[in-house]
Amino acid sequence: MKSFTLQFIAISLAAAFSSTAMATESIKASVNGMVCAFCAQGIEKRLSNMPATKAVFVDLKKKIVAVEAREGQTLDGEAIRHEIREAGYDVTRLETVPQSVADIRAQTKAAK
Ligand SMILES: [Cu+2]
Repeated sequence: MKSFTLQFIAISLAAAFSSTAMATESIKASVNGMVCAFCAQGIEKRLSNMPATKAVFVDLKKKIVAVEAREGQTLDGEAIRHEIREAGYDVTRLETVPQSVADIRAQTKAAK
């Protein structure tokens, strides 16, 4: 009986961990002032250097910047806002979305 209970706990914990690992989270920002590839590169470099960053996506035309968190890490929205501002651009909107950067990229490209 005791070992059964332990086994149940172990299975529950494993399930909880795997569901946490599966949850992809990104921060999506609307950014004004980006005009060329160098603007995009500068922002991408700054955000890539942040410890919780897994991937960065910048779309000049749609004025979108997205940052995906590493597994088990949480992105700091205010720190991202700060980095973009330090690079010289204006953040007009910032939201956390349950999507990967690849999803956001595909969605942005589809929305012509
Ligand atoms: Cu530029």
